[in-house]
Amino acid sequence: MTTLHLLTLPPSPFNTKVRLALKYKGLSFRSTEVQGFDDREEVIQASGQPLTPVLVDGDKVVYDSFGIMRYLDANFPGPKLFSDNRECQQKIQEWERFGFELGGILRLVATQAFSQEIDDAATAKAQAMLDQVPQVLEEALAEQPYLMGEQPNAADFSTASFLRYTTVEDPAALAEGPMRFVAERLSLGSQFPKTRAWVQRIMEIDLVGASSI
Ligand SMILES: N[C@@H](CCC(=O)N[C@@H](CS)C(=O)NCC(=O)O)C(=O)O
Repeated sequence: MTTLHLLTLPPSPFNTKVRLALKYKGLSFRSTEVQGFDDREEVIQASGQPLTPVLVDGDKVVYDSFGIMRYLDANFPGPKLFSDNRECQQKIQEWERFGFELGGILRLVATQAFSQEIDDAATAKAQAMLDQVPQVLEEALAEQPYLMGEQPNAADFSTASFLRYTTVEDPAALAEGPMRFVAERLSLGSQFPKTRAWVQRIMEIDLVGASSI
């Protein structure tokens, strides 16, 4: 079997999502890390578009994080990321959309790091949203460890990745960059204890499992 090859910007939530899926399924892969937005030649050459993540599987190339998760689930063994049940499929899609909503909150702050223009009002707005929006996660996690039951699936990876930097205990320990900038300014509050614990639980998958060469 060909080694899977991930073209990736590792700190990005979209990329984290796919890395979690690969590791959860126990698939080995090698990574080529792009350095920011100006280093996209290999990504464009491989996939015809500039966004990461991109998965190269021999002569097959897949992009878009949700598309990659589907590809992995359809073509490789390991625990399932999706379900055959249509209600569950619908639910996973809804959580995916919710992940975009969380991404929008992060973007209010991350764009300041990219533009180098500090906007305290935007940061305050983002924190105010972060104090409300995750309530649905807290409710979903009230009686079960993962969003859709006893095991994680694509729903968890599509959402927890976006909250990762809002639960960092010591942002100063992170590498300099937009995600550290976010971690220093946004915090998932203590009113969401189950959500905080779930993010940590999901992110532990990133520490173990298949090796990223
Ligand atoms: N829908 C895509 C979005 C991917 C995406 O936005 N990737 C970002 C990484 S944070 C990127 O490559 N941005 C580069 C750019 O905007 O030029 C997915 O789910 O993979």
